[in-house]
Amino acid sequence: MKQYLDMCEYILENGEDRDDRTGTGTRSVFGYQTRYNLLDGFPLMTTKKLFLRPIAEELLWFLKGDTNIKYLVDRNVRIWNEWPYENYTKSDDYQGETLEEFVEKIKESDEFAAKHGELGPVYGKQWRDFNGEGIDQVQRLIDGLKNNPFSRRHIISAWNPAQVDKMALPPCHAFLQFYVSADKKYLSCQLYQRSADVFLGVPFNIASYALMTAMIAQVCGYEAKEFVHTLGDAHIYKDHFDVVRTQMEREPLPLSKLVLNKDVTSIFDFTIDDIKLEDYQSHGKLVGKVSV
Ligand code: THF
Repeated sequence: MKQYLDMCEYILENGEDRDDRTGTGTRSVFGYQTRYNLLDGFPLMTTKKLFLRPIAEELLWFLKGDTNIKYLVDRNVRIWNEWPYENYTKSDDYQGETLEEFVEKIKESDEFAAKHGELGPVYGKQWRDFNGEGIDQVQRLIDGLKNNPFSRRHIISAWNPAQVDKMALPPCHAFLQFYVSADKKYLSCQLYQRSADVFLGVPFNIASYALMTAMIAQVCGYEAKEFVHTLGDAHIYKDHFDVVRTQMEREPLPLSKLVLNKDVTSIFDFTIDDIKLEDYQSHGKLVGKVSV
């Protein structure tokens, strides 16, 4: 995925250095677009080692409409733990637990998880029950793609101005649009991402929406064609500069292949066992800290 490495280079060379909410500091550009042809293979980064499982579990969690980290924690997916932990350390119940101890409590106690594992009305809630008003954007999207393929309104919005203040973190990947080709064979997806942590988050986001596009294509009778990724504030955190430069020296490898269980006909019926990756080759893992 040369496009991704080109973007990293572009940001490092042309970005402006800025302070940010997390206090880490970033180099950032405003507005950048990359395109991934899904017919060439599955766009899971090859210049560092990633696992599809946490990405797929997160997507299944969104699709369920779930907003509590317990589902992820129970499956050993760690990526959302920092945010509820941060809130917990500010609550009256906090007894000096470490992040690991906090996660253990989420795993052990449904009651604790219900109280302290909630992220507010984030992605899953807005997708399946927008604004708490019963609007199932995913179901509407599927119906629209099947019944009115050339519509220009195949949209899912996670951005809800009425509830953004109640979310642990306002959605970064905020607005999605789908597009069916004139011959009704192919489905493409474009994501508008308002804020993009290019080293840590973006590789996850690309794989996640490429996977979602493939799943939706299957249940609507199309083939997944292109993922267009449009970024707002595209930034590299200062403490990721070195590791990004290491990644930029690596040669991209042939892409892997996504294999979905063909028997699944509803978007809500996929389980983790229906999602497989074949022939994934990658360079070694690269580690970076997540800014909260
Ligand atoms: N906040 C920040 N600062 N960056 C983000 O990418 C981000 N997200 C989500 C919400 N807030 C964010 C959370 N998504 C990792 C990946 C995605 C995340 C958060 C963290 C991460 O640490 N990945 C590691 C290891 C993952 C693992 O445990 O398997 C990696 O090496 O990729 C953007 O959506």
